[in-house]
Amino acid sequence: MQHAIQQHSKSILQQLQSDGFSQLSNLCSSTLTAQLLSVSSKIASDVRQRLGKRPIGIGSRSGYREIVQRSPGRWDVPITPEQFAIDHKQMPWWPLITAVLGQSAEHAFSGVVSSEPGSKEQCWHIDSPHEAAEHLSAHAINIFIALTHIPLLMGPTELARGSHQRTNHLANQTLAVDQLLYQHADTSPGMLVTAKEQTTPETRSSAMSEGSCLIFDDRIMHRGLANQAHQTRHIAYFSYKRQGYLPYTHFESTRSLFES
Ligand SMILES: O=C(O)CCC(=O)C(=O)O
Repeated sequence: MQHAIQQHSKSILQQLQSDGFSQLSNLCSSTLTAQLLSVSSKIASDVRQRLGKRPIGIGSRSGYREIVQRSPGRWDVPITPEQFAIDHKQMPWWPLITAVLGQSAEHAFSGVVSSEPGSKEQCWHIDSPHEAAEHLSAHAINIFIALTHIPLLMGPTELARGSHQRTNHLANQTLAVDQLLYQHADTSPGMLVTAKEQTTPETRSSAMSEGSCLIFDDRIMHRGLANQAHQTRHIAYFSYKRQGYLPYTHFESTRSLFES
């Protein structure tokens, strides 16, 4: 598989630049996927137990350092590479990360996002804002790994193609950064239409086979879709950043489940 990545990395990187994302079938071996799933399931279940009936709102400001409810029924539990028992630089996606962010790319976050049966689709959002009015290359890249087969019914991630080039609030005064970043019902690809860019970005979502990965630019408009299946949907994620970039929007919770 490493060989396949090397062979296709040029077209993957081109797609990442033009569309803002690329889906890579069966990138992870079944052994690696099983390991990520087993660690995620254990840690997420311990954390949910610890959370118990404590009130928790939506978004990281309302969450805990150990768990955030990203949207109703969609739980984000941070897990470090050490807890996953992996060397993230040995992972099959690492060559793509360094090709975009440089050899000094840094791990920013990792964990698992689990959406429960019946959870609705999220509001469209970006994960971090543009840094300058001109279009710069990506400052952060995410990898989502399907820990089980995820049919469309289970709500994979939906992305607005090419929108990473159009979510720049520093270039487009009609965009409000908080509205792009946080769950806001009015945020949608349609708001990216301007006099210069008159078409609404096309939206894409695909079923993911177990071990498949979605790689995407942090600035792309995306959302998790509704889980209409009977099983919980688990996606492991690894987020990387350019050396020196300080992410400030992903985990804003200041409280811990382990404080009295
Ligand atoms: O659940 C998903 O597919 C996407 C989750 C996400 O983008 C988020 O919570 O920020």
